[in-house]
Amino acid sequence: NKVTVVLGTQWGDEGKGKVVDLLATEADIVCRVQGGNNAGHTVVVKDQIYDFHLLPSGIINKDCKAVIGNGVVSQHSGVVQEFGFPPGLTWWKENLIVSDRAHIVFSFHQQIDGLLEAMKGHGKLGTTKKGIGPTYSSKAGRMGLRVSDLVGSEAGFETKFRALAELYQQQFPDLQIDIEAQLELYKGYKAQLQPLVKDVVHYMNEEINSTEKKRILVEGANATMLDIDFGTYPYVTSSNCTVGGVCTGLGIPPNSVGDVVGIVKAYTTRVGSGPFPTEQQNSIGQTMQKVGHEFGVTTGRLRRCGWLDLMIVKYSHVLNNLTSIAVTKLDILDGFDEIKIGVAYKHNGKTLPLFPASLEILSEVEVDYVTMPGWSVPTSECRRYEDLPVNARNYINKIQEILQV
Ligand code: 2SA
Ligand code: GDP
Ligand code: MG
Repeated sequence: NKVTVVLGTQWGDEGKGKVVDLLATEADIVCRVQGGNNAGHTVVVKDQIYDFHLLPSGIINKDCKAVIGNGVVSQHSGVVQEFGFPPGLTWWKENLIVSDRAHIVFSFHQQIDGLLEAMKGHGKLGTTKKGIGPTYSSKAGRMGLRVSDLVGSEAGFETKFRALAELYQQQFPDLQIDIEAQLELYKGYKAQLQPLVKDVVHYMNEEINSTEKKRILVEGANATMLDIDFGTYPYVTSSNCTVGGVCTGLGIPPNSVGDVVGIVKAYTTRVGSGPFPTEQQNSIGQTMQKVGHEFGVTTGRLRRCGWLDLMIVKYSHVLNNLTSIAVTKLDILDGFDEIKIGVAYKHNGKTLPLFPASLEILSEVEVDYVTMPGWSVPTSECRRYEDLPVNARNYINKIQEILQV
């Protein structure tokens, strides 16, 4: 059984949640592999709006197991809140599986996220302040606590928790941690979590090698350009959001990955700081923001908007080997007279062969655009490619032609 992966090809919020929900109607297992509750995936089913942060969007399907892999950093008060919240999703308890190797986000990690951002002043990243960076730092620094510690002996958890909290208190004198209250709180979380915890490495291994056909889906969070290694570092998140993160975040070998579906928003958005070559800080960007309701699902921040940048999506294809793409939010471009696609970057008059590593170069590039005629007919009710106005079809064909996907 191969795993189908859904990844964002831009800076996030491409509509991964929606596509995962569509694919999950036929899936047996859907998994999150990286990130934490910084992610925000909105899924609209008839009149019901679901905002997922930590749970895989596929949990809407009651026949589908939802897995939180070891690569996820999980904030348990977040899990508990999200558990309580999905209206009508009464089956979540039977369907949710949490890896014993996943690292825990504590509230002091979130405080530290805020403190570090404040210390950085102008250089701040614009994080979601969900404690993602500090938790992955604890993990890489080999002092983090994992779900297996939480569900293990109380004494063991307490010793490790105190050591970590006290270490951070020394580093950040402004940090307020009520250690006793936190330990008490986590006793409550332990009781709620224990039944959900599994060795996900063995579970996935069995499902992948099962003689029964299993349809397994991975829901990427954040996106390629926010990848800690390949994104616009340092304006990135702290996990690998590209396809490699699927193996390390779930404990599966690379040859078990099958299709990799890249989600491409028909224009580009970004939340937080960092260069954005096709950004439109004008009425075009404002229209995209307004019509596209481009607000952060987690923090409510306005998303920055600009034209589709295929230099980014091509780079994403190089990194992820996309087997197909899903173009979302085409309807937001309805009514534009002209639509532009960024196709190349020039730096000091020279065309760059690929997406540059240097942010200095990236912030200085000039974008070459192709300009396509827009369409005035609304497309939101179109359900088949043939229903789209010819210029919308041409727009999609152009994307396909340039990407060769
Ligand atoms: P963090 O919190 O350490 O991961 O932030 C680091 C950078 O990663 C960006 N980031 C995101 N970008 C887009 N969407 C995300 N999720 C929410 C959403 C965002 C929100 O779906 O709307 O609600 O604001 C997300 N999560 C992290 C972040 O902006 C930083 O640039
Ligand atoms: P994700 O983080 O990639 O899952 O994306 P988000 O959920 O953060 O943001 C995408 C938003 O666009 C959500 O509110 C979706 O409901 C919405 N959306 C997805 N696809 C479409 C589409 O084709 N048209 C419109 N108008 N909205 C869409
Ligand atoms: Mg999102």
